Amino acid sequence: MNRSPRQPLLTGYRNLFRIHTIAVVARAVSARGLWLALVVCSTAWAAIGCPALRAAASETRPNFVIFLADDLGYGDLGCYGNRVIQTPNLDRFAQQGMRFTQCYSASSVCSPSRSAILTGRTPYRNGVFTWLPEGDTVHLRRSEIALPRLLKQRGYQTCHVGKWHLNGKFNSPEQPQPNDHGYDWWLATQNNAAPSHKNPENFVRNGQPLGRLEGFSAQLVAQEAVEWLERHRDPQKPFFLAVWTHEPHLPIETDPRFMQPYAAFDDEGIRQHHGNVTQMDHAFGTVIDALDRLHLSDNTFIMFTSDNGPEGDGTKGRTRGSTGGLRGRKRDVYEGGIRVPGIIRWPGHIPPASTSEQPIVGSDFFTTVCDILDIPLPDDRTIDGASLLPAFEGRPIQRRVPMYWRYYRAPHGVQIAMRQGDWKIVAPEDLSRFELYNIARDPREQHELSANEPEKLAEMKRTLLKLNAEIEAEGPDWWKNYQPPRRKKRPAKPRAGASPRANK
Ligand SMILES: [Ca+2]
Repeated sequence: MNRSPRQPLLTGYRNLFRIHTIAVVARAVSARGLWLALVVCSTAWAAIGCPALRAAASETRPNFVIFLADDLGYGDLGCYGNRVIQTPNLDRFAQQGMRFTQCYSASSVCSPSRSAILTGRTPYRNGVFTWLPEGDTVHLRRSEIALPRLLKQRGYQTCHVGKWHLNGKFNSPEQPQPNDHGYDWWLATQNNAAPSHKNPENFVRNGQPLGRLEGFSAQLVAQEAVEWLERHRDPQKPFFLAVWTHEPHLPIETDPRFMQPYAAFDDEGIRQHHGNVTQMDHAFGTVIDALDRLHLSDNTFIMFTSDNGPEGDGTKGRTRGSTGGLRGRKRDVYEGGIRVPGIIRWPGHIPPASTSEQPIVGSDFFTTVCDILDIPLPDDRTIDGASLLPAFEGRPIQRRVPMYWRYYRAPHGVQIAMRQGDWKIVAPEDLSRFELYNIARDPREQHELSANEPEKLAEMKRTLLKLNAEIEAEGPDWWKNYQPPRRKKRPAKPRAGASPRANK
């Protein structure tokens, strides 16, 4: 343990707890003078920080886990108001940490959101501006500073399990792979589990294709995370673990045991989709249980979130995710495409069962981890993410760069959005017209205010035009004249010689 973490200033709830404890003692001795003296001392102690506590805490740097669901909507969890879908593990987790009511993915589609989590940079800046079909030339470049690489350089062990989706040429020397971005150990797919979540055939572990695996994707991924925690990592070192499930992205296939709670629905699509979210929740619980069993939970920062809003229109097939009433869905730059669940647990630093209404975004994860560990942010490039440490203490987040979204194939004639404070501006890619919403008052974006708020519109427009130009200038121009590769036909049968699960 060669560096000490930055401990957040003593949190408000800790101070309350301390003052309460002192009050109990003071009352017990029934000495009014002593009580007042102790309160004064306690306040001074809180103001200067507690050297003893910091020294004790600094002996162990925290571990970090980022658990990412795929296409999980804002309204898909019990703790976000869903009354049908069962997510007991995440509901319990929310009771142990902070639930963010305005958490955003950095994009309305998969790959860009993931790129922002690892780099702290908005996708058009880091180059991963769109979701990446197999064979795409777009990828997360070596020149990006990915969080696992940064942490590995500081003595962390690093592991990725689940969907990767940060290159088109997966497991090929032509593009960087998870290990090139700093992962010691990885089990991943390029994009979706194929042919479905059941018995997937396309997982690769540390460069070795595994062939057909028996089981369901989320459980296979969680089991790999557990095995890595138990058997492969060095318990003397802190770790960074990314668990990125395929669930509930298509092609959905759900273990019948997780569909059981929805047996009353005649529609198999609903049983499959809702069960798939429960399948993901179960995998989340598996990882949490392992951290508890290994006595790692107290010193582990865990963030749960999703990479974008729900697929489809929500009424047919297996795309039955919910935006919780927000406008738009996956691919949209309206709230339903980008606002997602976001829950963070960090015992001793985040008050249990707390809620924050501050807007946060996936790229904040990078900056927060750097802030906790006192790692200076790279100064040769723009980092869009903000540190969330103030939010944990109920103070305002200091956001230097407004939140920005862009997806060139977003529907409804608008592809760009920016949020600053309570306000959001939405525009087509040619920036020829603008919509303005007050998200705090109108989260469903029902009241377009550009005509009513000309001054705010002008201010937001100025900021957006400047930010958009900066981002376009800083990132690679892969988005110009982009042509996605033609989709390859997937072979109907597993490749010959595919390894069975037993060789895993
Ligand atoms: Ca996704």
